[in-house]
Amino acid sequence: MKLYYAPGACSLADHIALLEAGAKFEAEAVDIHTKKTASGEDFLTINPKGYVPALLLDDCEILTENVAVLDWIAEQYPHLRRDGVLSRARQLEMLAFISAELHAGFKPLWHDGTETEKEKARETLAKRFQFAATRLNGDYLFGDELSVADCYLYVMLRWTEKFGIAVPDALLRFQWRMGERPAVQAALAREDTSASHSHSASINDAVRENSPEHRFERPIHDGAIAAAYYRDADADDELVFIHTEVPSEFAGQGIATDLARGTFELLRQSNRKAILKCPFMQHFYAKHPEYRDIVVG
Ligand SMILES: N[C@@H](CCC(=O)N[C@@H](CS)C(=O)NCC(=O)O)C(=O)O
Repeated sequence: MKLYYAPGACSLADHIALLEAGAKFEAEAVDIHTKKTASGEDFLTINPKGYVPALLLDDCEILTENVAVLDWIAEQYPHLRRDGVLSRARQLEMLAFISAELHAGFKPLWHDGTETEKEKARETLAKRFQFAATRLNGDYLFGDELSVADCYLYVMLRWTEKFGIAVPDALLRFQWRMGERPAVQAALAREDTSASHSHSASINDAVRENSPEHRFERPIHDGAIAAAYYRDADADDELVFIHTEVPSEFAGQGIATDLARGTFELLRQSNRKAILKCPFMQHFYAKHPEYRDIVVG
């Protein structure tokens, strides 16, 4: 079995679900712009629709569409599906909601919608995530055990960070819980998404430290920067983060999230730790257990 995926894209849901399932599978990245796979194949010959996920089954059938792929995984690996009255129908109901109402709702934000379309998309998505929060039933959507729908919801929550969409606290806690799961960490590591949710090149490379100004900064455009300001802490290897600033004209583009991520990565590389007094940095960390080794307190 082989999963075709793009880093950080919706196929991350299938990637996590297969790892949670304990399935034996290969994974191959696809460049969704050039339609070439990592090994140089023409992806259109694998999935003529040109998008991920595509799952090559052991009998050489190709399965596409997140709803179908995730439903198939749950059917093969029953610990990822919920039992009980209407169980499969309820799971499909949730998968369809995530696909049609959340996933598709991001289109204007990913694909150059007008400012009005983007604003409308943010508003609609915020309402839909509020609804999704009401569907949590314990730690996960269908109780205290994970299902494939949780994997898909998790990926959508990662995208809300990129586009500055506020979500209820219950979903932040859910995102943190998901982030603590070894399968999620393994999928993220393999897809190397630590850099960005953008399905493309690393943005962390753009974050740098400006020690004289006591800040980490991420250049944006024409000299504009986003910055995470700090002061020294009592311990030499600790910094206290006090304020994060993104010029208002660049708000809602996930720049602060990239900055926070890049800052944590640079701290990790230089064996330093962060004390978070800045509300934005605290908010970012509340969803990212992968930085637990860097944050003090
Ligand atoms: N209807 C498809 C949509 C999948 C989809 O939107 N995939 C995106 C990545 S998240 C993609 O590969 N886009 C590239 C393209 O459409 O050319 C599904 O639900 O699986």
